[in-house]
Amino acid sequence: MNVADLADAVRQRRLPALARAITVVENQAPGFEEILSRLHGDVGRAYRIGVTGPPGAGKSTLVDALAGHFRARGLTVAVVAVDPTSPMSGGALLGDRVRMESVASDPGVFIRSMATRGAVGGLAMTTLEVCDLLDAFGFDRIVVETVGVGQSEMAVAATTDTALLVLVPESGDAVQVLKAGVMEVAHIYVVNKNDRPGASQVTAEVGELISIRREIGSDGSEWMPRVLETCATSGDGTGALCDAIEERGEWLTPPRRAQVVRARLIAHTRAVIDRSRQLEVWSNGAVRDALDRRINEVLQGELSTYDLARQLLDTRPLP
Ligand SMILES: Nc1nc2c(ncn2[C@@H]2O[C@H](COP(=O)(O)OP(=O)(O)O)[C@@H](O)[C@H]2O)c(=O)[nH]1
Ligand SMILES: [Mg+2]
Repeated sequence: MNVADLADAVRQRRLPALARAITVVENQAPGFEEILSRLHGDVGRAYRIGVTGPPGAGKSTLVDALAGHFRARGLTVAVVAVDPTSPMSGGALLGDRVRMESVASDPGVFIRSMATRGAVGGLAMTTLEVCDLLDAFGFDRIVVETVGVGQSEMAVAATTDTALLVLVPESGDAVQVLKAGVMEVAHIYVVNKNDRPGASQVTAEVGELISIRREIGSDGSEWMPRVLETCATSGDGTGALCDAIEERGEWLTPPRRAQVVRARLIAHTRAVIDRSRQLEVWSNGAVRDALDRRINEVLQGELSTYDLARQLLDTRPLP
């Protein structure tokens, strides 16, 4: 199937085509940008939710519960589980599939694991592009689960409309990170495992920390970040969490949403330029060869890395 047909098949909501298009985009295989480009007009209807937090916080269990609530409200859901640390066949992802068992057999739920480490442009960019495919396919809600609380995980969360940060009563470290101001992108904070001691204290601490953070919409109104307690295993509080997510979705009225999406599109366009340049340079075998051949001159002090780099940038591809 050529790229144009594949894009059409995604638009016509054919699942095998979607799976194939995702693989093409993940691997940055020939034609991946053209698929995304062809589907651009169909992107923009889905509501994207990012779920970040330390490993074991209960993100997958929570996502499973949320997917159930979305389904009960008649909405279709795509889940992207991003795990840059584990290889594709790793235990964590296998575990995710088990954790999401209750919704895995529902045709209104699509679950995909991603462990793309080597993607040019980075994981956040590839995740965003996979979400664009899912959006064009027509899923109502797209949930992206990322493991960790570092900068790259928050970068993934920042490509969504609403970012959740999941903590647990034992998350003293994460609360410290919060205090340091690293995690400013979350719109909803979740203290999961509230069946364990210490939950209300963490909730109170987080509540205090976030009370000073506000997002101002294009019309001057504010989104007040909030903190909610859940027990993902029993489902306790997950309905209210779903309500909060939907409330923020409603807060993102078309003009406010346009503001969010505009910023995302500018960042994405810049990233596409950077990535194209990178791919262009490094797909040139003559550049790779010359680097290998001439690095000795740098080693021996005959040439600086800067001079070599400049010369490599001027190296034309072999005919
Ligand atoms: N006690 C308790 N355990 C939970 C809760 N939520 C998840 N778990 C358990 O915590 C473990 C890790 O959950 P998982 O969803 O895989 O966490 P993830 O790594 O953040 O995706 C599993 O054994 C879950 O059953 C909860 O609310 N309370
Ligand atoms: Mg998980």
